[in-house]
Amino acid sequence: MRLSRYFLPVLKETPSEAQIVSHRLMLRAGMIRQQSAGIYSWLPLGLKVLKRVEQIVNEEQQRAGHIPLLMPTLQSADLWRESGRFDAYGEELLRMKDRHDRDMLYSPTAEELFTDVFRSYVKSYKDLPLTLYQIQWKFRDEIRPRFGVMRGREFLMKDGYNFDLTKQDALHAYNRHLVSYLRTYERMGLQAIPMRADSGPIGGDNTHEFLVLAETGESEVFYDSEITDLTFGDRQIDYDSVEQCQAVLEEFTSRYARTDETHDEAEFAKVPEERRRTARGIEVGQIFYFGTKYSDAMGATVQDREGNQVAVHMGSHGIGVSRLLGALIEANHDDNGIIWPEGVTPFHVGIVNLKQGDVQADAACQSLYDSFTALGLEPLYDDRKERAGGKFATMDLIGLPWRITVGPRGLKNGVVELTSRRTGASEELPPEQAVEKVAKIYAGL
Ligand code: 5CA
Repeated sequence: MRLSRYFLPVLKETPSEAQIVSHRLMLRAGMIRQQSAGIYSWLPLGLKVLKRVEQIVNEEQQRAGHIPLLMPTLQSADLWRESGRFDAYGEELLRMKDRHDRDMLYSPTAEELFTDVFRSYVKSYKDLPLTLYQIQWKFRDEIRPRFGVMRGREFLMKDGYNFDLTKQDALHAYNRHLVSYLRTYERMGLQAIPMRADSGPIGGDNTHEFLVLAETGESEVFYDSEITDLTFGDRQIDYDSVEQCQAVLEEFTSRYARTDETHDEAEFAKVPEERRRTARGIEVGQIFYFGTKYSDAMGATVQDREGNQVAVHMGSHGIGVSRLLGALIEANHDDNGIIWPEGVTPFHVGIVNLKQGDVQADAACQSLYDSFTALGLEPLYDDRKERAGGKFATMDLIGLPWRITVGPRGLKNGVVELTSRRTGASEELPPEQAVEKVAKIYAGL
């Protein structure tokens, strides 16, 4: 993309309504615009990152064997009456009437719809196990929407629902989700720690939240510091293997790690004092096992091996896709702006032309642009007639991990400058080598 033809409405001023750095930077970098409290337009740069995050979530869901589909955001109240949640959900549920005076709602989560689709088509244990998921907008009429996309009213969620014959099978689905989530967050360059939590209006008493440690997090958390040394890495897990998934779950959940909802001082005191940590965290996902709560209420049964009709065991599993952008920025920024991890960056590399209009500089930039494009990478080429300082400031603000600076002086010596946004380190090298180096970094992802 050429910046002169793009739509990147960066702000010079720091918006006064933003209290935390990720919100400020998303507004300043022209990623989002607030349309009303907790409701945002996604501008081109924001949309690009959102799509990258979505793609990683999709790939990891499908690697775990989960099947994508799409449910409507506006739903009839009827199914929610069956589960009892139309009245029970409280003020966060946005209820409305259509022209025929029928009760409707904007989905805050989708246990009812998935259970309905399941019961309409699946009749036999032979079709289990089954996990269906969607990435879809949700609405919760939060009492205090704040911090930009972190606590929105409208927000994007991956929500998945497992249907299993037995409790044991459903617990495997739970463990499988935990494993796939660890992998998902790590691919984005984030450490998200599974912690024992409370289940709220979803129900059940088996649940973990995934938290990214950050001072601006809304949850207070308590954990054994050893947990932050764990990484999932590139281990190959067979998602069908009960033992392998169980082993990962045990490794990542055996140490003390809880949100304030489930915190227990007496248990915490058993952790050696020098390893006890109290901090704040951003909840970027949550997994639940709730047994037959919805299948009982809504008659989602299958025929088992003996020919009996039995209610299926279920769980639901969410990832806060739009919230993740906030969490990513909280964890990756400096005074000059965002620093995207390579896994989610909106453009792979920035090209800065120090002397737009100079025949050689223009040609060198175009050639870099073409080389990256041919390799399947997306460059953002700042081809505006602006001074260098302004171009650097924009690149730093929007946070592309790699920048190539091209100017007549370097070209005279046959070199361009490659700069890492994270370390600030620069090196001069021939353009072809700069392309090769950047391509190699992304090839490894
Ligand atoms: N049905 C279950 C799992 S599919 C469910 O709704 N879980 S949840 O309530 O925990 O939401 C899943 C994730 O959505 C949360 O972990 C959080 O990351 C994100 N989320 C929840 N509320 C908001 C909000 N108001 N703004 C942004 N993200 C949110």
